[in-house]
Amino acid sequence: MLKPQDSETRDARLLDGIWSFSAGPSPGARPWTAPLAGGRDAAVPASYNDLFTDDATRMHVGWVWYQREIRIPAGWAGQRIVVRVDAATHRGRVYLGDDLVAEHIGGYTPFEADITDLVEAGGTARLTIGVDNELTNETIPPGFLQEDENGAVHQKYRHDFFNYAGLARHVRLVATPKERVTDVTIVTEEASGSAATVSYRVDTAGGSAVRVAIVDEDGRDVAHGDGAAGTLQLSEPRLWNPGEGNLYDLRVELLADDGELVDVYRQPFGVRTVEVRGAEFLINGEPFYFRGFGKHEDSAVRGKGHDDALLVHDFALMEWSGANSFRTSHYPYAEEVLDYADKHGMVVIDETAAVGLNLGLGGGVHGQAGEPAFSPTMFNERTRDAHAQAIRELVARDKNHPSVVLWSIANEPEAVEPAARDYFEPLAALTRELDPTRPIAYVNELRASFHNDAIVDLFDVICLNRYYGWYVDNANLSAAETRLERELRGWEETHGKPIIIAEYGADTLAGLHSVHVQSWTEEYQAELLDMYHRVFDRVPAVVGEQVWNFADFQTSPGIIRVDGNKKGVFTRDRRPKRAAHLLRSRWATAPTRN
Ligand code: BDP
Repeated sequence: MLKPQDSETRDARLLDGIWSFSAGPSPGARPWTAPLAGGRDAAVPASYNDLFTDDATRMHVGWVWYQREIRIPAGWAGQRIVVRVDAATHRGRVYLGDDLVAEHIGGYTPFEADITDLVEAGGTARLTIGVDNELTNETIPPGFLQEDENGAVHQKYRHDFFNYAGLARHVRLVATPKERVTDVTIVTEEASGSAATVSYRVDTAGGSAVRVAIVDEDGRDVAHGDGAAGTLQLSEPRLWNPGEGNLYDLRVELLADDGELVDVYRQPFGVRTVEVRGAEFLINGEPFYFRGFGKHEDSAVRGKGHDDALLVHDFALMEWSGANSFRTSHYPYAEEVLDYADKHGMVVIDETAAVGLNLGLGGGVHGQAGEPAFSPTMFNERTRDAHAQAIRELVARDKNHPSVVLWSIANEPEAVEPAARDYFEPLAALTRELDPTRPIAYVNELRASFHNDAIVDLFDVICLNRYYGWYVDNANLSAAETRLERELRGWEETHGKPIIIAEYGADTLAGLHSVHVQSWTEEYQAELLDMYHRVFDRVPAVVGEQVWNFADFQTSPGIIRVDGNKKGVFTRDRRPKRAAHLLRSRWATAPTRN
């Protein structure tokens, strides 16, 4: 799915702003057929949960409705017109007037509704978007409903971040020609200092001829081609590298028989290769060491609402700390985030929303699994179908981003049960089939170790979340150090693949200090990270360290969380804890690559 853009032939208008909003009516009440009864104002983009003061809305389970009038520009006659929703978490339905025009399941990938035949250029229409936040054992991520003593129903889930929902990303009204470019796929190969091969494929609607050109950052055409697929040579390419966001555009033009320009789309791309060789992770043939964070899309008031100011600030803080990478834990982030990563040379591990496929964990804490996770009555074939669709949509959306170097298809699934293998084998194969150019991984939790992990051999990189010194050996860093090193050496010897520590960290209350070894203090967080770094530096197969988490973030309420998870190196309002300075002194002086 192409990201909407303006071009000589295309127009994209943001529908951001204040929409009428109502939580509650079921689809049976057909709330889209009239102005929303009792509608109040809600901001788009933003999660709706923290906009208001009432708990009924914050903790709402089920459908909510957003509504507004749209006006179709007079100049759009004859164009194909769609409403493009960047994300509706977790299920969306789009209605134009009384008509259902699109439905989509999966809360973090875009979809569009074709309204061409329902609107008139210059006219207005009522646009209603229903969003359902319910999670079941057959959704990605999974969850379940629980009824309390009073018969009230609550949404429960096994992932450790608040179930923010609504329209948290842009909604756009988009016009394109009816004959148009529908998809562009770009793969760069054999990149070297002096030449690169750029293979492309253009999908179209209509029979127009395809002409392409590579345009450099100075706006010069540096290579040309004809046809819907082909290979272009680029001499002296400026490679996309960690810390160097060199980008090109593939300008795709559709031409009518008489040579008239039918459509133009510019697809940004970078020239780079990615490869796993032995226990090394190579970008452009050179070993790369990941330094950075697991993140969340999370901030006060907006919840998961995309915000360009926050995006710029988060990247500024990551650059300040010397980070060269981050993981989109635990779901695909807004497309603007990846565009920005491309432009800033930030390396990304791109993750699906498959988090919580594990009955033995709750919010990172180990519990007792009474029943198997992968079974016909729990995470089953329909869960796997939803998971496969999430992978398809992630790869389709993000395949052209040079910043994305690794697909993570799940976070901390149950990986010891033999049934986990039946579940993951086809998904790993699907990911490779969809994108043969990038390595793949799943992110492992402690209970599946190098001797009993039943799925790790399906993947190229070993991503480990480890909490020695926190959930295990709390306040005993010397025991934690021994265990950590023993385990990492076990992985190194048994599997011989690159290891990225995708999470390590400690909950820390900003402003709490002690001269003693005291968990929750700023000193303890810094000492714990320091201990991990000593171990990483002793184990050659470790090719990356991503601290959990970049910033404090909101979770569901509970006895192990104090207004959310406090493992941030920055507070939720992005002030540094002591550990941020420690990371800066380790990372900011290191070369961007190693
Ligand atoms: C890991 C999860 C992460 C949690 C973290 C924690 O991957 O989402 O927030 O633990 O407990 O298990 O802080």
